[in-house]
Amino acid sequence: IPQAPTGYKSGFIGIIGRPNVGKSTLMNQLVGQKIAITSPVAQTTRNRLQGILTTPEAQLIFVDTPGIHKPHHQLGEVLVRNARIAIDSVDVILFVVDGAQPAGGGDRFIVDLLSRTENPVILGINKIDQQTDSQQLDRTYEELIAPYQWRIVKFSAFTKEGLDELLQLLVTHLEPGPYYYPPDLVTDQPERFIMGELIREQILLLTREEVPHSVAVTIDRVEEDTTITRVLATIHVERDSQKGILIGKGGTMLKAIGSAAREQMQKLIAGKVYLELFVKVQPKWRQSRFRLSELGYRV
Ligand code: GDP
Ligand code: K
Ligand code: MG
Repeated sequence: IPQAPTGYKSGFIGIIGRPNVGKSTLMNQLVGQKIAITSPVAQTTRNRLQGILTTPEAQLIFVDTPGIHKPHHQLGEVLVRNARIAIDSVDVILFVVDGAQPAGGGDRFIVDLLSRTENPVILGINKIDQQTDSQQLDRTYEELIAPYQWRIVKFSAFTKEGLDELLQLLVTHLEPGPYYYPPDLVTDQPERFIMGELIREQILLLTREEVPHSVAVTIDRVEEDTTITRVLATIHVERDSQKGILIGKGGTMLKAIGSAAREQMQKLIAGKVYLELFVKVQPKWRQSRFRLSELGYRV
C-alpha cells in the first residue's frame, strides 16, 4: 500500500439502519460499483462488508451492515450482534432512514442503540426521490433525534441527488490517516463471495417469500480460461419443497436465476462467464453456527 500524502484523511463509516432503507444501494453508489446486493426483501445483506472510496483528499471505508431488527432465530441474532459491534468499531456512524415513510418503532430502536455511542452520528434521510410530503416526513425524523446534536443530510441513493454533499460532510468528520487499503480497491470481499451473493440476489428477486431466507450459496469452483470464466456454484436450501421451487417446472426457474446472475457476474469481472448451478438440501442450516461459518457468515 502506498503512503498517503500529508494531511490525507481516512476512516471507517458504519452504515446503520432498518432493513430496506437503502444502505446497500447507497454504498454501491458511493463506491461506484455493485459490491453489495440489494432487493426489496429484508435481510438481503447478511454479512458485514466494506466498500472503499479513495479520493484525492480522503479514503472512506463504508461498512455495510445487515439491517437492525429483533432476532427470531440463530441467524437473526448473529445479524443484530454484528450491527452492534459495527457501531463501536467505526469512526463515524451514518444512520440511514427511509425518507419516504415517517419515522417508526424500528428507527427508535436504533436511536436507542446509537444514544450510547461516542462516535459522531449523521442522520441520512434517503429516498427523497419518493417523498410526497417532505416537510411532514422530515419532521418525524427531526423529532426522533431531537435530543441529539446529529447532523442531517438528505439524498437519494437511487438518483444520486445529494450524495456529493453527503461525501463532503463525511470527510469533515474524518481524522488525518493512512490508506487502509490500496487506492484502487473497492471492497474487502473476495470476488468469489460477491459471485455467490449475485446468485442469492436473483433468488431474492425471482422466487417466492418462503424460499429466500433459507438460502445460502457457495461457489465451489472458478476456472479462468483465456476467453471465459467457468463458475460452479451450489444453492443450499433447507427443504425438498424449496428445492422444487428453485428448480421450477422443467428447470425454468433455475435457468432464469442462472442467466440473470451470470449477466451480473460478467459485469463484475468484465468478461465472459459460464455458470453452472446445483441445488442441495441441507436441513436446518440456519440453526447451526458451524454451518453458518462454513458458508462464509461471520458468527
Ligand atoms: P438495505 O436493506 O437497507 O440494504 O436496502 P437495499 O439497498 O437493499 O434497498 C432496499 C430497496 O430500496 C431496494 O428495492 C432499492 O432499490 C430501494 N432503494 C434504495 N435506495 C433508494 C432510493 O434512494 N430511492 C428509491 N426510490 N428506492 C431506493
Ligand atoms: K434489502
Ligand atoms: Mg443491505
